[in-house]
Amino acid sequence: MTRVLLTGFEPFDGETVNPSWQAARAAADAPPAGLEVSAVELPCVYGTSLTALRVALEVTRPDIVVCVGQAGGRPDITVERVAINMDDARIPDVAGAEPVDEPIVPGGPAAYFSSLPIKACVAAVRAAGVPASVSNTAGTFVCNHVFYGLAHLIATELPGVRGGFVHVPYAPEQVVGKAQPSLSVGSMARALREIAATAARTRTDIRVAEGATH
Ligand code: PCA
Repeated sequence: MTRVLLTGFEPFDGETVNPSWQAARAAADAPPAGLEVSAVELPCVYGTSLTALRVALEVTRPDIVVCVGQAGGRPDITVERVAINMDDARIPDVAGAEPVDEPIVPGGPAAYFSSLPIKACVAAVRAAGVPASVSNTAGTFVCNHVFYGLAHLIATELPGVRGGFVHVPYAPEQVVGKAQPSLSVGSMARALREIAATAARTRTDIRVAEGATH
């Protein structure tokens, strides 16, 4: 049985919920056939988030890792292409840290690509009726930090593991009175199930244009 680890984050930036964790937990509670799916909540803190990820990897020993975070303001599920070796905080993390232009791994590669079939994942999410696209930046906050840390662990210590990162929009309850896009947690969970199942059965990505002009 293919083992999948999904991670979500605790709430941050004054929010009381983080739909990335709600959706990861919901997807693990009702996993796709043939997959064993665990969900772990990570702190929204530079450094500590990667310690928690490392523990989760040791405990669950997954074949596939999909880390998930909230990207408030985005209108759809975004499957991230690339993690960069850069912490540059615009807001403090939950522990109050605000690193500026610091490498995540000193001397590490500038960037890592996702080892998930990102375009096949986007296609599968859309086919399930949920809007999705490829994103070419996971930012420079804790989500990119975890994505880069995961990719570095895979590259240096876990060669059999494949992993990547997915951002989700706000949940409807977070945008009441704010005129911002949102997506139900149920749709997010459906998307995560599709991404897990697609990653489990697909090693080579499909070749379709999903790039951006800016
Ligand atoms: N989103 C933040 C960190 C935690 C989360 O859910 C980000 O996009 O970096």
